Formats: sequence, C-alpha cells, structure tokens
Amino acid sequence: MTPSYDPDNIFAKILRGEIPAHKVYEDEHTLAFMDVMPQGEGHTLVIPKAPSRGLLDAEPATLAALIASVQRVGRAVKKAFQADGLTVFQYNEPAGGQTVFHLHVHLIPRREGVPLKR
Ligand code: DGP
Repeated sequence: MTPSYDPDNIFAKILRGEIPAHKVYEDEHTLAFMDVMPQGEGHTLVIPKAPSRGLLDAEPATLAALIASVQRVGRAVKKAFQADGLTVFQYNEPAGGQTVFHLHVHLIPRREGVPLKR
C-alpha cells in the first residue's frame, strides 16, 4: 500500500518557505525552482502546491495546473538556455525512482549531442 503524504518532505518545506530554493516561476497552484542536483544545465522542477505524493494520488485539477506550468516553464527554460530540445520526466515511489515524496516534474533543456549527467 502506498504511504500517505508526509507534510515534512523537503518540497513542502520549500513551499512553506522553511528552506530556500532558487525559484523561477510561481502561480496560485504551482511553483518551479532549480534542482540542487542537476543532471544538466537548467534542470528545473515544477511542483503543485496541493499536497500530492505522486502522479497516482493527485487530483485531476492539480494535474491540469501542473501540466500547464510544465509547458510554460518548459518553453521559458528552453529559450533561456538556448536549447535544441527539452526532456521531461517524473518518478513515483522508491521502486519508480522517486526520492522526494511531493509530486514533481523534472525539466531539462537539451543540446544536440550533450548527454545527461547520470
Ligand atoms: P526524484 O524524487 O528522484 O524525482 O528526485 C528529486 C530531485 O529533487 C532530485 O533531482 C534532487 C532534487 N532535490 C532534492 N532535495 C532538494 C532540495 O532541497 N532543493 C532542491 N532545489 N532540489 C532538491
């Protein structure tokens, strides 16, 4: 069974302003900030403000707001880093690669011929 949402996760603390983050976009429902362990230049995370653990427990309205921000932030980071493309991915639960248990989407601007760091 999937554990319930833990309000002490690191992204919830960023949302509450308890720990710092390099924020690049914010609206009523979402926040975007730079990843502290970037797999490429411009690696950005977009999160909903609603307390969802992952994709599978999120409300449809939360996902609608999230994907709209992913597109908006994705366009901006691709332009800002003069990228040729954009990689977007998202993990769920430890077996799925998730390490921070507040729903988040990774955005990495990509240049032709430049691999991700890991
Ligand atoms: P994952 O749960 O595997 O999708 O990855 C979580 C990502 O969050 C990972 O790329 C590193 C990043 N991260 C972890 N802790 C912090 C933090 O305190 N601040 C920021 N900005 N990013 C973090």
